[in-house]
Amino acid sequence: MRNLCIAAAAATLALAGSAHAASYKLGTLEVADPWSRPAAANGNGAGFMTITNRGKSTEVLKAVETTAAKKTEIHLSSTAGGVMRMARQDGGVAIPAGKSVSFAPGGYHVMLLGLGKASKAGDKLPATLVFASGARLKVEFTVGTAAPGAADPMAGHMHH
Ligand SMILES: [Cu+2]
Repeated sequence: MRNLCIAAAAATLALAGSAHAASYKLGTLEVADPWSRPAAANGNGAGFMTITNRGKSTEVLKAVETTAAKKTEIHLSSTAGGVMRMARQDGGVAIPAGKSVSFAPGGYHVMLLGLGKASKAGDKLPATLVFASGARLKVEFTVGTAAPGAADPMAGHMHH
């Protein structure tokens, strides 16, 4: 009956974490609404979320582990003169005590390099956020249909 128990637990999680309302907590850390965009197999995806630190000292997100992609990097996008660049954040991203940091299109994101399979709307990409403090928080990036409320910063610069 072990399999049945696991299935029941998974179903409960799915109900609790309906699309775009998911929240994951570990101690004083909270990750709200992890999401991603549809992407092709072997392509690259990006994960977005909001991390809140209700603790008394800075937390640093230093790595993200996932079985969904070959490798991950933490990036910061910026646009200068209409050109978007992404810079790898080798030192991680600091979440100061009492503050929230948003990972969103045009800013911080978790780069998912080499997706094992195509991701489509409704899929969930499991990942573990690893903090410098040693905290490890499991989340799922829910794949949305498109970019909710945020235009692709590259959309106006596409030429074929
Ligand atoms: Cu990137």
